[in-house]
Amino acid sequence: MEIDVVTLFPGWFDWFREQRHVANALESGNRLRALDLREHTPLGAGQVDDTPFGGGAGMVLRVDVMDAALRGFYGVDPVELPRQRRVIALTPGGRVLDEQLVSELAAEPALTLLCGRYEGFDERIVQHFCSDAVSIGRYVLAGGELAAMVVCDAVMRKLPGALGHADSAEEESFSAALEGDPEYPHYTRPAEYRGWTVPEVLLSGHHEEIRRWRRARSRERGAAADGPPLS
Ligand code: 6GU
Repeated sequence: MEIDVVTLFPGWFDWFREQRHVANALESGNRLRALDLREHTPLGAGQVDDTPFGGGAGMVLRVDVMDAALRGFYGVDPVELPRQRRVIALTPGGRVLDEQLVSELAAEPALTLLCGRYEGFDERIVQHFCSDAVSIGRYVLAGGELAAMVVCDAVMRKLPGALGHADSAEEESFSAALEGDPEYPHYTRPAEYRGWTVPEVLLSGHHEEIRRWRRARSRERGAAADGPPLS
């Protein structure tokens, strides 16, 4: 898979690229590029943003700047781009990222993630150049870069070779194997620490009982996270 991040801070991704599972994914032939939004700006002094029409606080990323950037990187009119690859605007008002969306994105051959800054994107960027708008939760970050890293982290760990153990992405939180529930609690040695013991069943060697116990704990956590059941 090929992931491009368009950002005003490409240097932030140098550290990210070195993290183990990201490095593994890149060594297995995947690509992650951080592209500088300023590189192709048609405006003077590296300008990329402007004040919002209608007034209000903050600055807005200009549509002509994003047009020039995407055209410069891909050599096509960016209105064509969403037909070639998933182009995602990272913005707090977008579709909230969950495991379903992560799996969907991990199945794509190529992604482009656009990082907003300031008050965000001129809406015409989202309308005409993007296939999706994605948020990582209902709170506001200063920019889309950390959100892009969250998306990349979640997507790249699903790629073959990113995790050390082939099963570790199979029966994990929110997977089909757990029917969308969070993962069950884990324990390891020592079996007793400061008087805190490990559930007996896990030491029993009864695989079917262990499986049932884990499934039940997983369901409890799912129900707790969803709030009280509707009656
Ligand atoms: Cl994708 N961007 C920003 N700026 N803030 C966010 C976000 C994205 N997701 C949650 N908060």
